[in-house]
Amino acid sequence: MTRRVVLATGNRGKLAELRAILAGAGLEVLSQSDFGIEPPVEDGESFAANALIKARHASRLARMPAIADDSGLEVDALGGRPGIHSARYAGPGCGDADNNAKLLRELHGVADAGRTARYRCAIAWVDHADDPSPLVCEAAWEGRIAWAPRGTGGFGYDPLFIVAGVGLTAAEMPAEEKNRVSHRGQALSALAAALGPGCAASAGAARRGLTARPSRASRASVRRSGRGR
Ligand code: ITT
Repeated sequence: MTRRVVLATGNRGKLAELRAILAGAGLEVLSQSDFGIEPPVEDGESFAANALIKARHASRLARMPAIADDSGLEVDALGGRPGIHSARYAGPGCGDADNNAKLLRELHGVADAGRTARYRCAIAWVDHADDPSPLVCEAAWEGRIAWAPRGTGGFGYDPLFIVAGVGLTAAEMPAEEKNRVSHRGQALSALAAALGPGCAASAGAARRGLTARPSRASRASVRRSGRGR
């Protein structure tokens, strides 16, 4: 049986990637905009906490299981900023170009060796808004910050994110390749593995046998959240 799930994001770049990665997972994927759902206030202190806030909010309003992604860029030379504030790094109302310009300004004069960074992603799945044991999968994708934007693919900081061991920016990679290896791709693979074949299994049943276990991706992790948000 195909399960219906609402994707709790208002970010079109993310939505396209999440849909592409989930294609063939045995889920009927709807968007929160299909239900006219406005985003909640993201006042969590971690990617996982914010992903859960978004998933519960969308699930409550759409009355079905929800998947949410909270993600961002951590830059070592900036003490991990912009981190959970990546979307609005340059201020309210600013877009990707403003965020990228601010990042380049802040890294002015920082040599290559100091420009290391990583994308982080937490994906939350809830069966219903008050699900006491949601699934949360987290992953990271290592790289460093370029000196100028390169490439036209992806979204957000992708033109400035040089993928470790590849040398291309994420915006220069083919979309399928980014989706296969990215923080989001890794976290979603871990979620799919935790949910079971075709993702169509009951998440509750999947959880009963679930202990924290590594996914196929080296830096992804899956865990049962305790009660809470
Ligand atoms: P939703 O909350 O509606 O999902 P958002 O854009 O506000 O959309 P986040 O709070 O999770 O989402 O912020 C994520 C930001 O991190 C995103 O806006 C980008 O600036 C950056 N980001 C995350 N993943 C990225 C990726 O794969 N490529 C480029 N930038 C990314």
